[in-house]
Amino acid sequence: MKIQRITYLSLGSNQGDKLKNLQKAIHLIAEKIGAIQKISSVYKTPAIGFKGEDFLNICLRVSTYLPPETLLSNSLEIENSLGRTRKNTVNYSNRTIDIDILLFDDEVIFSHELIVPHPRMMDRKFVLVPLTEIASNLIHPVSKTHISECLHSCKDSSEITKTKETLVRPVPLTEKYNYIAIEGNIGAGKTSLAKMMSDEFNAKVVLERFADNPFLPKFYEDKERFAFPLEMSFLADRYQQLSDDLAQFDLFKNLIVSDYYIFKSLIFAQVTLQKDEYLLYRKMFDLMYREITKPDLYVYLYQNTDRLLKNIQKRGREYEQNISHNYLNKIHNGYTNFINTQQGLNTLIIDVSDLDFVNNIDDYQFVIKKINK
Ligand code: PH2
Ligand code: MG
Ligand code: MG
Repeated sequence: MKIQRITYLSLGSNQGDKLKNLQKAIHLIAEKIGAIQKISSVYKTPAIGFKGEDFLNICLRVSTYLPPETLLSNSLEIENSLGRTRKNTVNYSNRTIDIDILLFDDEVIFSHELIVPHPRMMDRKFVLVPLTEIASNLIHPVSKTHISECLHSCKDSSEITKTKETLVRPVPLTEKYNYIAIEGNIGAGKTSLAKMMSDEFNAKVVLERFADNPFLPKFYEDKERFAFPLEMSFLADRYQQLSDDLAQFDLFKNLIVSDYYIFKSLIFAQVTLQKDEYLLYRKMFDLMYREITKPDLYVYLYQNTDRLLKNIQKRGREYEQNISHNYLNKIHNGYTNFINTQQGLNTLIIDVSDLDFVNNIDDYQFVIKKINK
């Protein structure tokens, strides 16, 4: 399990549209650093240490899974992408955005690149005033005093004014959803995405146990003979897994991501079963479906059939190698039909035909952004 840390950041801008710069930085921090838990008010502050326009300053409380070095490099990247240019001088200069790491849990870091707690934070009211607003009871790991006391004993006499400006806090995905089901045709990348999301958001992942199903290889050999036991055993397994995993879990505290949704069973059964078999199957399915927790979000990864076939070939499961174009199209139509007839299910179709979210971080973030919309 990854460790989640709490970091406090100080942001400042004294160039261009200062408020917009802060807001853009907030969105990028949410994307590339971690969930933003708190944002202070926006303060107007005179430039300290150099002559320049007034600043707008804020502090943020952010939870992150990044180690400090990556937190620092990502912050610098965000500064650069917002047009920050650094002059080759030791003196301060105007900036569209400055992001400083104030605190990182209660760690004390002394490396070549990074010193935490920020060495000058105690001398700066433009840091301590917004920080006190969101973390007055926090204890500074070096001085061992509350942040509010640090402010109290700060000798900076500059005039800090709270403005009426407001900033939008991007609501993190983990606050929006408790249970997300990822769906898609065979080879669409469901399992990869579910695993990547579980990794990023420290979510519990529920993965289909297809490998344990003894009927699956037989089915691809002789579809008519083995379709019914195959579909029944998938249904029983999925029902058992979902009811166990979703019941044990505190759905109100943690995110669950699954790489399937129970309805998949019916979609495949419609394609593979004979009519009378399907009717019997349907009775069992309806009984079980009633009991199953529905996801807050149902994501369908759409991938064109040619690429599905390529992915299937690439992952190389022997029994899947004879899957036809036609079979995949039928499954896709089954999903489309399902999605079009489900009312009350929060569905999202993402076209991943031109994306490679497994190997390309920008593509992955594009998908996450869609999910978080
Ligand atoms: N940042 C500095 C130097 N001076 N003054 C204000 N008011 N606000 C800042 O964010 C600031 C500063 C170095 O980063
Ligand atoms: Mg600074
Ligand atoms: Mg800086």
